[in-house]
Amino acid sequence: MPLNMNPGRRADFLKAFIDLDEEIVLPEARAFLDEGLSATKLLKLCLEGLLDIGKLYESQGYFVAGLIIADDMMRGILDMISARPELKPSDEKLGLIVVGTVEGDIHDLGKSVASMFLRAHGYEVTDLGVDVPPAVFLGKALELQPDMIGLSMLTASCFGALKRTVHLLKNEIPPEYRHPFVAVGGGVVDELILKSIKADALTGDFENTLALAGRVCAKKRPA
Ligand code: B12
Repeated sequence: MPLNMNPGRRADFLKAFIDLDEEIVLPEARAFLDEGLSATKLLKLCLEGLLDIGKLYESQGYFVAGLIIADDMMRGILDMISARPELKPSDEKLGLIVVGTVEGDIHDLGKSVASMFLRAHGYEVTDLGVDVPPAVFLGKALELQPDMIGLSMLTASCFGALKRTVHLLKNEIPPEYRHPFVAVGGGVVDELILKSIKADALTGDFENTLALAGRVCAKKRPA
């Protein structure tokens, strides 16, 4: 039976998350899941907490150590979530998607969450990791000929790498190869950036990513 968190417990969890109190957060996350809360609802709550932690970092309430602890806490939660039956990789092959974080950027939580949901919903995902040079994305596009490539960028100073990667993917794939749909995700990427780098779409959050993959792969591999 799906659980809707009572507001007090939700607020306490969020506060402990923002306070980086792993000793409360991890057992409580496990309890929520055991009591029937969906992985999606738990993740959305954690993403809300991460945004607040980011704001605290910006206002110097936290320093880099705070971001590192947030990362560790999220890894614990992703380990729990990935073991859930609804997030086990599916055997379907609805399409092939290559993902990676652009050169210079080491944030990977967003890409990993999106990949987990894509795999569970029948997409094959090849994850190139973080700090991926533009030429590596191009090489994989030629080797694997995926339906879609998802690029992640959270650090604004990596904009140049994002732009170079999209430029290569849009201009250096010979006509006889499959031309992948190029989607870009990550906190700082918005419509203005999308227009400037001439990629095909924003990924949006992990739920929008699924809808986007559905549209792209249905078009690229007609029945
Ligand atoms: C945790 C964290 C870290 C962790 C990263 C953990 C990890 N393994 O990813 C660590 C400690 C490593 C880190 C490091 C740094 N960080 Co940091 N970090 C964060 C924080 C708090 C959360 C990021 C996160 O995981 N968000 C949650 C995910 C799920 O959200 P998301 O990435 O947007 O992803 C969703 C969608 O966008 C989409 N998506 C995203 N990518 C992709 C890709 C694909 C293929 C698809 C399909 C979908 C998709 O799906 C996701 C799920 O819904 C953010 C704050 C924030 N506002 O996000 C700062 C933040 C991103 N970091 C920031 C900074 C400045 C840094 C550092 C430069 C700090 C430093 N001085 O060293 C370094 C970066 C070093 C580098 N070279 O990259 C700034 C960036 C500012 C900017 N605009 O440039 C932020 C915004 C904090 C802030 N408000 O100032 N960070």
